Amino acid sequence: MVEIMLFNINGGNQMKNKIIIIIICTLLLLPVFSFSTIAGDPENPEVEDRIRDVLLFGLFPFLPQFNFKYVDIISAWIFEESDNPEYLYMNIKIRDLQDATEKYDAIYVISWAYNSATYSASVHISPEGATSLIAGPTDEEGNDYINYVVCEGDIDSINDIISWKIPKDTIGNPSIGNKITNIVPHTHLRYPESSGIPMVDLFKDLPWNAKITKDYQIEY
Ligand SMILES: [Ca+2]
Ligand SMILES: [Ca+2]
Repeated sequence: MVEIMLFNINGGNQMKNKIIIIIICTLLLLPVFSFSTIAGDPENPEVEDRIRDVLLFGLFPFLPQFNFKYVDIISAWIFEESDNPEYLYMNIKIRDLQDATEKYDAIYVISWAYNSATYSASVHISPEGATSLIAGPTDEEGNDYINYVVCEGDIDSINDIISWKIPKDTIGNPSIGNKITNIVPHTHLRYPESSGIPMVDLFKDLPWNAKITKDYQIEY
């Protein structure tokens, strides 16, 4: 507006029209450009879950959810770095991630499919703190790793994000244009193994009620 008024004062009507056209074109193009350049980031996640939806035994809704914010998934996304193309980064955002739990063993998992095989990345956080971050191919049910690697990554309880930096050659070597599908973040709460109590999932957050689920296309 400031620019348009400036040219109006100078009597440049043609210039004014040009400026208006440029501004309109810029406004029209802006959403298109931003949409195509921000795939796979926290603002445009591959999975957007609902909150306050942790389930008892993975089946029953309950309230209040205040004590279960540390296993309540908000979203999950994948990204790559052009100067680090041999890695795929898997990320889960939690409502209130803790470095250690008070009582339970919390299991954070992101599973996906690529080229007819299934993969997971996971970490346990218990009263003793976090285990290593691991990732690898899983059996058909997705319950057990066929093999796995310990990977780099981050458990960031300030920003409530768990990140796995996974070497692509340990997860089927997806290459440019390939699609990562069936992206499924999930959390599980159990009594720790040391408790001697049977290790069944008492609470879970599952993505079947997610607002958004989409595939990820390999960029590099
Ligand atoms: Ca959730
Ligand atoms: Ca959910």
